[in-house]
Amino acid sequence: MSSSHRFRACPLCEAICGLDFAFEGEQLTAIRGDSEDPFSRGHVCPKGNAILDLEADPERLRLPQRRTTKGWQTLSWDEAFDYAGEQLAAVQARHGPSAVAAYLGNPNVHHFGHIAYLPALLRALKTRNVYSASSVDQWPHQLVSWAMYGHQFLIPIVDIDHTDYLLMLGANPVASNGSLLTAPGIPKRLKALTRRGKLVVVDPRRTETAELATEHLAIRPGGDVWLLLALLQDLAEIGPPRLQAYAGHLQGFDQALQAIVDMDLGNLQSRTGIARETISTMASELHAAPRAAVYGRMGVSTQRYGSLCQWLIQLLNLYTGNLDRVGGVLPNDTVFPVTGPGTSKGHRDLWRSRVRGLPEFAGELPVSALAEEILTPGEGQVRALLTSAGNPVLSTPDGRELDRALESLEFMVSIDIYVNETTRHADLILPPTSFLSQHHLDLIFNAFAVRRIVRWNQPIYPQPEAERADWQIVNGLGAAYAKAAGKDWRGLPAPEQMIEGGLRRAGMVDVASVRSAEHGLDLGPLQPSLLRRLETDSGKIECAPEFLLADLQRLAADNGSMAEGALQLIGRRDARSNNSWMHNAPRLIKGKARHQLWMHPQDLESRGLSDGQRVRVRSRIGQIDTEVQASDQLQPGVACLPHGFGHGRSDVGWSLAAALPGASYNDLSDPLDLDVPSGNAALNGTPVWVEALTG
Ligand SMILES: Nc1nc2c(c(=O)[nH]1)N[C@H]1C(S)=C(S)[C@@H](COP(=O)(O)OP(=O)(O)OC[C@H]3O[C@@H](n4cnc5c(=O)[nH]c(N)nc54)[C@H](O)[C@@H]3O)O[C@H]1N2
Ligand SMILES: Nc1nc2c(c(=O)[nH]1)N[C@H]1C(S)=C(S)[C@@H](COP(=O)(O)OP(=O)(O)OC[C@H]3O[C@@H](n4cnc5c(=O)[nH]c(N)nc54)[C@H](O)[C@@H]3O)O[C@H]1N2
Ligand code: SF4
Ligand SMILES: [Mo]
Repeated sequence: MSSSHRFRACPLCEAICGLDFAFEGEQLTAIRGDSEDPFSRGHVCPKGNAILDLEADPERLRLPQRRTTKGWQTLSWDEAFDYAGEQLAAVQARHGPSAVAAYLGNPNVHHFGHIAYLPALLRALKTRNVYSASSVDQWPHQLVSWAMYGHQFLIPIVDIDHTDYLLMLGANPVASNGSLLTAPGIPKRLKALTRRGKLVVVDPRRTETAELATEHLAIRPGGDVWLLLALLQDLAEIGPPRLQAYAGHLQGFDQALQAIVDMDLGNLQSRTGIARETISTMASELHAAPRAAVYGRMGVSTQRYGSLCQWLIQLLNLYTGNLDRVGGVLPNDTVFPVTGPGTSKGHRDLWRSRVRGLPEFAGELPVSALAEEILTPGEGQVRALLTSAGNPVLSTPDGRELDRALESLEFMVSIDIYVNETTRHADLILPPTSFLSQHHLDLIFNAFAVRRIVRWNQPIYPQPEAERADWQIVNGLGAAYAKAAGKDWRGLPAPEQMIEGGLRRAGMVDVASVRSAEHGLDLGPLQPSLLRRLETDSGKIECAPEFLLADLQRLAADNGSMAEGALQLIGRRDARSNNSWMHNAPRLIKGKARHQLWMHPQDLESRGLSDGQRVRVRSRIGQIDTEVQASDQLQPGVACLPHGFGHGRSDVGWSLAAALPGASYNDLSDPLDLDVPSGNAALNGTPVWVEALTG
């Protein structure tokens, strides 16, 4: 048999590493990092390798499955599309268009056949109930970019390879491989930075990233907003803002600064856990660094003041003259544009959720409101659900309540490759064929990359006759629904044409050379482009958005007090995890268990608990049982639990995952706890009580 190598980017995280797939004949035999990828240069992590497990998993679905009283039954694609189309149209005929809700999970963004096609289906459905994993993740980033720069995806990216000073809050890229920061092989890049300059990590836990940083500051969960305010107040004393480069492009800067300077920062130390002098030193260093960047991720976006944090981070980069500057932070000007004409820049509060009155953002409602929209009777109640590549029962606040809510739906259809904790409730599951047999170009992750890159991923093996690609499923569903609802429907052409068309229209690159570059193309470092790309109505950077200034008042009224005996719960990611869905891969789950609740030894002792013991963890909304592990990476008062465990529920299709110990973080997280401006879930900082599990 002849051996061959084929190349494609990994779709499992934002690093989009180039992978080298080794074949014997048509049999995939090994996966390595592609050393010829000019961007990732051979980097690969355990998950990239686990694609072998995903491809071979006998429990992965390949044909449509309908839930019956006798279990799951396979049906033909045409039967499946017709069934789904008729049911969705029937629910809307009975209860109105918004009675059909949609939830889009994280992997949608990783597949062209999902992200480029789903919007058309959602438009056809005309529902106000669209939800996604974005509202348990990066909504504050998108909201702040929309408010300040006029487009939700005009997000400045850290120029990690050229900066001299990086202040990083609430991110652990050594485990997560970077987020809103596509930089494959990030540990190497961070080590180079610490040799060149300074990396300061602000995180309640001494993470893998903190370990390699120049300095780690253990912040109290949720204290970041105070820290960021203090930094700006200190800068205002150190010296005037460096705004020359932005002359004529700023709106409201003085007003924003005044509002910040007016904030009372009493109790700073108790709110942040960091000494005032330490913060002042950071401000001086930030001011003095030739090229500096402030970056905050998950840990600061999924907290109560996530939007304020992201806004303050933009202002810090602006104040120090590092916004849109080489070695600072700059938006990526991609050759397949996701900003500019014809793209969706965002809007806010055009409608509100029915039960709690939460504002929409960019056409979506906060997923923390989904369960109540299903369970609360009345006009506009959600009665059917479409999910695509998501597992909100494990990944969104009060997953147990959502679990119950899904039981009550009249119809549910899921585009997914597994029967997971969520899709087990579906009446119908439509599984896409392997991504390896599909064309793909990264829309979003190229825009978050620390260099200008493009890669047209070609299929590396043929699509099996009986299977359907993700885009074919979306088109099939759309056509069947439109037929049943008596609406017009024009399916989009295949990805190959869409990619070609998009690159050609933008005209920034020679299409043939992109197509033939099997390892991808590096088009050079980030260059300033923000000022000419602003999409605000004023055409300027809006430094003082009204709704963010208003949120400062909410903050001022928050005394930050904690309930008696409570610990603050935070999350963690492990290099071998991928949210909730890769626990069925033998390569990833082998070795030590990773589900435990970590606590500081002192907190164990004061509760009479010992390392390894089974405990009950309670929050306002629920409880879980799990094991504790002593960890000196945490400060007293903080507990740490990964999300994406708790698979052992009836009827799930992933048996290796189901056999793992561990409970779901989101059986504890609170759907009422939100970053108010965006509606993003405050997953981190949840107050919990831990006690021994007796009996
Ligand atoms: N407590 C807590 N909760 C969190 C987080 C946290 O840090 N702490 N993190 C949050 C974040 S950042 C995110 S992004 C969300 C993720 O939350 P979700 O997106 O809801 O869930 P995932 O676990 O990513 O599940 C993805 C699903 O997509 C399926 N899938 C995989 N590949 C494909 C494909 O190619 N096509 C289709 N159709 N399906 C596919 C998988 O089988 C799986 O069922 O979780 C959030 N929840
Ligand atoms: N191995 C692995 N990689 C992944 C994923 C995965 O599940 N596993 N998921 C992918 C996804 S969807 C995403 S969005 C990215 C996320 O990528 P990152 O943003 O790097 O996410 P985390 O690793 O969760 O890091 C968040 C950090 O915030 C800290 N933190 C918690 N609360 C606070 C707080 O109040 N203040 C501060 N300053 N820090 C706090 C936590 O201790 C944690 O170290 O990772 C992606 N990559
Ligand atoms: S870091 Fe791992 S999961 Fe992420 S793209 Fe690279 S190989 Fe894939
Ligand atoms: Mo995410």
